Amino acid sequence: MYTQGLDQKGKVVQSSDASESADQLDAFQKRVDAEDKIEAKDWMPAAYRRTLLRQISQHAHSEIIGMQPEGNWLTRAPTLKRKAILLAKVQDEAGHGLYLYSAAETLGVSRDQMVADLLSGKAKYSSIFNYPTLTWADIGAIGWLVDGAAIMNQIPLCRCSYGPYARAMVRICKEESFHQRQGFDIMFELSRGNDEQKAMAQDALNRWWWPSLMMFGPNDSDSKHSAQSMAWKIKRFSNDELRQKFVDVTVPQAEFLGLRVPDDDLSINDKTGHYEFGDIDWQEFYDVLAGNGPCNRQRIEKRGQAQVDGAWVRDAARAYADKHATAAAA
Ligand code: BYC
Repeated sequence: MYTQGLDQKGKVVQSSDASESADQLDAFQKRVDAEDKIEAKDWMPAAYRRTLLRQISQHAHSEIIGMQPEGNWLTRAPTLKRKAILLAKVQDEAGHGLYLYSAAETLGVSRDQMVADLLSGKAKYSSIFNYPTLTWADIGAIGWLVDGAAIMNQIPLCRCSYGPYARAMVRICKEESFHQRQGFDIMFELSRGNDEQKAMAQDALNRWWWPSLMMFGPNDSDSKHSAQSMAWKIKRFSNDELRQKFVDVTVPQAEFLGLRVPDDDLSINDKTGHYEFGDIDWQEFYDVLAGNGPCNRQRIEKRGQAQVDGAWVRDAARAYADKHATAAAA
């Protein structure tokens, strides 16, 4: 049985699964501390495996569910060029989901199981994808803010101690950076457009700002996994550190666009050089996590239907693989 707690100094104290010896755990931590990459066949504590599986599968689900709010605008993009760009972005998200499912599978759980856990509500996906995309400006705001937040969170994951996850993140981050640029470009064009377009851009910022800050997860004092994940070098920065970096980078971009960040308490602290910002509505965050966001039901229903609709593809792929396996054996 694995348990963990914090000692008085906030250092992680870990007791292991019954079969794990103190020597094994020490040797593992030494490898992590030495910046060795842990690979799929290496020994690892069961709790490290569970933490990675939870985080990587949640990340994969987020990429796949994240296709829905943007896919909603594929047929309504304002120009052929915008449509082609959005199509490429949504296809990238599918690719990210697949690399991440593959990375998670190396930990010993099948993709079918991960999808079943998503559909049953056992596994989570990012809170951000439970909000609707009401106007074209939302596509700009998602790219600029949601992908911007994702990059801030994910660049450090390229140095994650688990090799397969770290390697998947390198390519994902390169693509995310194109995604962020395309979103900013949409916002740039709208914010220099007519009054209606400017209002549309402002409205999208108003609706996506706070949910984007929530993407980084609860405050450090309420983040149950952070201390252990940082000790294992799965996470390199805490939720609050990353959120602060995001605010510091993004507020000047909003100013450049001539848009107002919807936070009356936002101000720069001249001493620290960081922006101070208002309180996040954590009740809203936990409501969304509990399944009560504006689009939770719709997202899972659509994903479930896609799984049913795609069954014939998986059956065909299996039949083809079986045919070749039988031929090779003969
Ligand atoms: N949404 O102890 P904590 C993207 C959960 S989108 C839902 O701090 P941890 C994309 C957390 O799972 C982004 N749940 O956890 C962009 C835990 O619950 P459980 C996807 C959240 O893991 C554009 C509990 O709250 N990115 O890439 O140390 C288009 C306590 O939290 C959220 C990733 O997944 C949330 N926002 O830190 C398409 C990045 N935040 O599981 C796609 C990888 C927290 O104990 N993941 N929770 O029941 C991470 O970096 C970390 O898992 C998090 C949370 C920072 C998200």
